[in-house]
Amino acid sequence: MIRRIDLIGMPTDVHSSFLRGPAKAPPLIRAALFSPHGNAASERGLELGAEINLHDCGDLPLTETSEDDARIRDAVDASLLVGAIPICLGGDHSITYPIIQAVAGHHGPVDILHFDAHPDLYDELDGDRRSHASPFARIMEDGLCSRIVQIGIRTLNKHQREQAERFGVEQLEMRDVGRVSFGFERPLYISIDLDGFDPAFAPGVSHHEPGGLSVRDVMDQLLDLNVPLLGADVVELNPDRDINGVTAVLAAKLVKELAALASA
Ligand SMILES: [Mn+2]
Repeated sequence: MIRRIDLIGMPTDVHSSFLRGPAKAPPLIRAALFSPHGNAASERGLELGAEINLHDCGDLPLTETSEDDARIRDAVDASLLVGAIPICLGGDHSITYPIIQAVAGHHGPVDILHFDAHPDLYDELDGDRRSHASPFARIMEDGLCSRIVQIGIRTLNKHQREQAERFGVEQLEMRDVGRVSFGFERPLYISIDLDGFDPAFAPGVSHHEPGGLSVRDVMDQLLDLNVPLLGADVVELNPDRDINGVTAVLAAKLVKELAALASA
């Protein structure tokens, strides 16, 4: 039986720290994914509508209040309960915390592969402990993660270095990027902040951080994986900063590749 992949939009900017924008992203990623400009084939070899059963759940009715966390948890929980694999479209990166709460509720502490310019380990940012710069501090504190590898990191300050040490976070900083295999062996959750890419590849993000990953760098890592996917998110697309929709198209490609990994 082909596994159902649930595409769940989570339009929120409630914990964005600099610019708003990602709340507008899910419909644009969806439009790019289903646009006739491309085709249904993933690089992994599986095709949408053939070996990949992608079910569009639409966008959650988020209100940017404290009630949203429960809405996100419930939606992911419902997806997992029917045996589907949730792929979530941000929204800012704060959504990853309630998503992982739900995933870990089903599977126990999970291994996480995290692409980002930023480690998102701040204890708090601007007084906000739920900031989009803090989800992985909350996830680690709650014991929801058994192993985390962060790739693309190029903004480590003293506090976040200390947080990484404290939580035992493995990091591949941009200065060390090459062909590295992390040897994941357990089922995996993948979180992709689009600002992990170099702004040349992904201009449509709020926090431009030059010197980042190429699309090929990330594809090499994704195609290296041979473990079950528990769930995934693609976050921080800011359509106001995008150029000719290229970042939305990249986000759509990532959704397709994640769905292919989940279906493999
Ligand atoms: Mn980031």
